[in-house]
Amino acid sequence: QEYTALKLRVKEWAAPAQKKVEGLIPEGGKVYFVPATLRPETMYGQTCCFVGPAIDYAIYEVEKGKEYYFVSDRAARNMAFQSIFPTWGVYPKIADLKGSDVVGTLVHAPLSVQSDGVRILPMESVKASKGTGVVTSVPSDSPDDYATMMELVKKAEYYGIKKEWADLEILPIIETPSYGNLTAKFLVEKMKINSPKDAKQLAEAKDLAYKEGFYKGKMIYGDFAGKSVEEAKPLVRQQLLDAGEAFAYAEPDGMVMSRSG
Ligand code: ZZB
Repeated sequence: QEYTALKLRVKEWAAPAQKKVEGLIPEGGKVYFVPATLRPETMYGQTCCFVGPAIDYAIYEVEKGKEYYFVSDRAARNMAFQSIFPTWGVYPKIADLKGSDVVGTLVHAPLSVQSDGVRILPMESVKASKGTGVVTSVPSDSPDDYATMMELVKKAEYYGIKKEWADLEILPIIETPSYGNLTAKFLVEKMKINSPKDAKQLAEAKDLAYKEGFYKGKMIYGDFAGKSVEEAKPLVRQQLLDAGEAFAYAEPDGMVMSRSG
């Protein structure tokens, strides 16, 4: 599984995270949250970035004094065998953090229309055993993200977040013949999905959204507006790679199963 790993630079830590990283990141050192995505062409519509509140993460040093990544331990290990860290097999850990520590952190999301930044928010269904354990949120085209966004807006206080961190306008990015230009909203409403816990239905919606988006979707936003999604996907990806705002990250086969939990 070849992902695009996006680099979301920390602009301002949430208070509990600030305490834990204090003194550990040198002046001028940049820390990035690194979600793994299969949909680089949707990055214009990022409204937040999800972590699992109960998941263990850490910050790893990629370039001393300069560049640090916030990911799960198993992602850091995988990256160390893909020449993402300077020394083969080595992934120096700087600080341990729980997902809940970083909720509220403000990050810069490449290509997002939210140019002042987006917040790190909690998502219960994030899998520690997949990707980097960090998931960027695109509520226009990902049913999981749309369902979670609705839940966070409805129960902001319960989740310990400010409502306005989640309650953002949804940007139409891709036009499809069957589902219009807000595919995720359309499917969640049509399938009467009421909660991010409706895992089975959300998996089905995700499948439909992928197929329709990829084979029939047309870009209606960004540099490649007018092109098909199939054409635009590698072009947006290459732009992000060239700008140093993303890198390729591959999930080794079988890893998801053998290290689940
Ligand atoms: C942004 C995005 C926009 C995504 C979209 C999807 C969609 P797959 O196909 O099952 O491999 N993801 C990545 N890591 C995790 C994780 N640890 N736990 C939960 N979800 C995760 O899924 C790959 C997609 O699942 C990734 O691409 C990421 O969300 C999420 F418009 O990134 B995506 C129809 C889907 N649309």
